[in-house]
Amino acid sequence: MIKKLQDLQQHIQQEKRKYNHLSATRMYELIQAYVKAQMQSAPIHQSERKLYYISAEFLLGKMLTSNLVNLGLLDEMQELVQKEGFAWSQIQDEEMEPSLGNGGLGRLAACFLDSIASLQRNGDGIGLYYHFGLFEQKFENNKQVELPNRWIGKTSWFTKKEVNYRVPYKNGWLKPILYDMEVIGEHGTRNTLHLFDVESVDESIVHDGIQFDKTAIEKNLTLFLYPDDSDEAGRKLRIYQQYFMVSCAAQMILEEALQHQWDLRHLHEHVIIQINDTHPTMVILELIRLLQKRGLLLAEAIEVVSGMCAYTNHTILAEALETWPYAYLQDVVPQLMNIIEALDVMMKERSKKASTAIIDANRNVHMANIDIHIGKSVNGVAAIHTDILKQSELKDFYALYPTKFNNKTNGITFRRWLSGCNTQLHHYLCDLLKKDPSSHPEILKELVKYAHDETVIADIMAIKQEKKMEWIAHMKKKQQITLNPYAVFDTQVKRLHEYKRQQMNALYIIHKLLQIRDNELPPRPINIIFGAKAACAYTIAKDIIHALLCLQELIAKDEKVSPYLQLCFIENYNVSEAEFIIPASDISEQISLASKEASGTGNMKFMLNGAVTLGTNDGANVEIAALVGQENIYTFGKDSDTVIAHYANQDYVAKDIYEGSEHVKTLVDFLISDEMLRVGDPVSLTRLHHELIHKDWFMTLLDVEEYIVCKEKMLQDYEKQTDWGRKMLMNIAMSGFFSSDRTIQEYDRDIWKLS
Ligand code: NBX
Repeated sequence: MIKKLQDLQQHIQQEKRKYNHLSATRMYELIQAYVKAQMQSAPIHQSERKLYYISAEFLLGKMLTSNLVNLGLLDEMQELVQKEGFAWSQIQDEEMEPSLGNGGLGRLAACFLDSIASLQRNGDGIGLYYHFGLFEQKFENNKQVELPNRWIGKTSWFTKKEVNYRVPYKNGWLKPILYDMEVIGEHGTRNTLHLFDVESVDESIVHDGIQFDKTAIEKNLTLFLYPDDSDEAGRKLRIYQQYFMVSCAAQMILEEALQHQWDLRHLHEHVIIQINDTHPTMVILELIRLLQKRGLLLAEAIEVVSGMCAYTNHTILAEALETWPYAYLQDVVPQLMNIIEALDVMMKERSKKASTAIIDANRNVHMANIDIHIGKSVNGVAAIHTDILKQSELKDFYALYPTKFNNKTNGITFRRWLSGCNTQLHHYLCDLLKKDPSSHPEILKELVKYAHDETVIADIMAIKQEKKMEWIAHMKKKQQITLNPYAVFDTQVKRLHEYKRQQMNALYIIHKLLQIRDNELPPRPINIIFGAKAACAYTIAKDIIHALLCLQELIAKDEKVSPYLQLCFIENYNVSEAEFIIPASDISEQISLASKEASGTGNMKFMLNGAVTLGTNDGANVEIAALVGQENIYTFGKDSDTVIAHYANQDYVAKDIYEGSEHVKTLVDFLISDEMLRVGDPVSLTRLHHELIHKDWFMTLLDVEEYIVCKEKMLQDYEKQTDWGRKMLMNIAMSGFFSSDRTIQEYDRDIWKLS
């Protein structure tokens, strides 16, 4: 250790001599400078083939710990920091988390960057440098308030670079600026994340929270991720953002190709582009345009680009599949219209089906349809999701291009989600298994040998308790909430969306609250924990947050209930908060309406950290269940076939369930009870109440009773502590499959062919 960190230690001593004092801020700066230097000395991967992973989001999280993990320096650094009189958390607190993502799609991109570098594959990320990112969430009067997330500052890992690209805009150009971040892999080779900004961006146009002039494109282009798209100006801004991102990407790719003297007619032999959901779809059009400008015929350009592009689908929600009105595109990207027209005509030759049209009868342009027609690969992100794409959502495409479709079940990087966020469990497993599971995930299976070893089970449970204590202390400091550390921790953290059914969990809370008031006491206190942001224009999602915050207040003030039941809503949930709460949780809530959650990746993080899933047969839950067996997971609810049939037959009527069950009616009506209306906004609570009875598009009431029964069973089983500990152990043991290293090896083997 002394040897590796000698330089840094010398710096620290110098500073202390000079100033007689060393602050945590200065300590962070010194460590960061040292780590950056280590990273810059790592070799860049060179090869004849390169991946570009283009994504609107990279939900990176803080980078200090994760870079140290990958450099193999975390333990030594933590020791050094401690010797200097700091807690590691103090140093970590200095770093601002980049606000460059929203949810699973963005976090997946970040895990992939880590795995691509760690597996020593040549692959860079390309995206946008949003100054205020996704908003920062505050709670006021039990409601979400959005503020600009000012994450850029001295602690950032990005370095500004000059580029000579120009992005066509109106009758002139936009000038891009590049921000690069090194991505270090665990074997010491590095790649780069390239984020583009526009030179003319102007932070000062933001006022009253996150309001700004949506038409001032030169100034607003890179201010926010997913600006409100509820009106025409907002939607056009999104198209401008997407085009700016992919035009920069295309120019960078062509520039690098020229540097390597790669023949543009054979570019697909050297370059592969992974299109992360439909946001980067226009890269296909922009590359065709630029290749034509460099002398290729349209047909030649299409063929080259076809061989270069692969598309990942992350959703089957119809409303999340992007379509843009032809007229908007014509206004924003007139230079692409002849290519869109040409592709539309060509593809209508291939298939007459309306479902596969690029331009539909209403003159809307379907972005996913461009990806599927032109790209060489289409993948879903969990087995059941890919099956649903093939069998229902994209079945006409599957008939047309059966060999393009493939599944790549998501994964998570264990270097962050075990080594980084749960050092106690990581060290314990390394010692027990004599190998590092973060580099060798398959070794975790050997834990099964200890399934009947009560010492090992007790050790794992003791680590869980320690993580609970850490999180409780964190929440006390952050939100001044006092929580019971000996309760069972039941956690639902994810984007707020009706299909994820946080509202069903709310109904459970009401059920439990009423039971406790009725003297039916749980065997042990329960902490129900939420973390979620709602998109700023998504009214019902905000109503659900409001209802949960009202319940939180009501329970906290109820002296009878609060010793047995606590609700805690984590404010501004982000990667750092996830790293705190996931290792501390016992129950992992994965309760989406079957068929709607493409995969989920939080489910994998909880499993790796020894939480037991309470979930529907949806997304990757299905694969988790197959791995751990029915005794180590709690599943409930209608299956995806039943749900899909309800949509097809339009025969789901929430009101029938509400009227047919006294219990359900009581729970739903509590939302507009006097005591709720006293702490909450009647308009919002009434709207949610009405929505659940008269619409309930994501079928909360269909599954709520089974959900309650299932959760009660789980809480009973939790009391058999050794058996519960065995379930924890089995979940950890079987989680190796969900390493993103495995996922990336599959992408490389089937699509990228980098190695
Ligand atoms: O992608 C998520 C899915 O919901 C998860 O099931 C999946 O595990 C994860 C990674 O594959 N999708 C997601 O996060 N989507 C978005 O955030 C999104 C944002 C804007 C938009 C469409 C989707 N227009």
